[in-house]
Amino acid sequence: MKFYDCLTAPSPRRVRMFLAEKGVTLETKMVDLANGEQLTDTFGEVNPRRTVPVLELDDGTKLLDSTAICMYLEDAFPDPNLMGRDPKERAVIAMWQRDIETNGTMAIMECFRNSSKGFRNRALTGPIDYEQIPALAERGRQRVRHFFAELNFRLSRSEYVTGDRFTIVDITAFVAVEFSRAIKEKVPDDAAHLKRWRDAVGARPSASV
Ligand SMILES: N[C@@H](CCC(=O)N[C@@H](CS)C(=O)NCC(=O)O)C(=O)O
Repeated sequence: MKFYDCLTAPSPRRVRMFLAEKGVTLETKMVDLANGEQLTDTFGEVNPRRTVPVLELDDGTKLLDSTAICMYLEDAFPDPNLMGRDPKERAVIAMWQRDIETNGTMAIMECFRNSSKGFRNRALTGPIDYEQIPALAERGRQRVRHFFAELNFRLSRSEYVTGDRFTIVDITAFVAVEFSRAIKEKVPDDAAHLKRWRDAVGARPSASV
């Protein structure tokens, strides 16, 4: 297996954290997103969508999405379980995973890519250039604030996002909350439950990879 990674980007960080929780190290190729390596023809052969992470399997199959990669790794390295032990838990985790990606990760990206100078004309990932839309940046910021409030509420009811144990959804949510720094959006001072959870997840060794 070969893992295509980039240390400055949030999506591959999710896979790195997942691997660290499992205690697994893979052959890794760093992709230099800052200098546009993802836009080269060579990388286009690896991923026509021009994004990382990518997991290339030994038979040449390429997995092009963080959650899909983690699904494969969960099966290959089952301990500790991070994606559900029975049908109900797997469904609850899949539900929250989609929710956090949609309302957290995507909201931050909507703001970041539509406002950052470095992404002028690159408002969406991929081979096609799209112009930034400032109104989307503003809407994204509002969505991030709601995301923090909703996550704080959720964490007032349960220790971790999906229940009483750490799962892949905590990784997804933690990486999103950390990446909100890129749009200078801070966890509100009064979000005590969110802060308690962020400090607990941040203290795990996997949070430092
Ligand atoms: N759905 C994909 C999203 C991947 C993605 O957007 N990756 C970003 C880094 S976080 C990327 O490769 N960006 C390349 C670019 O900005 O051109 C996943 O989670 O794997």
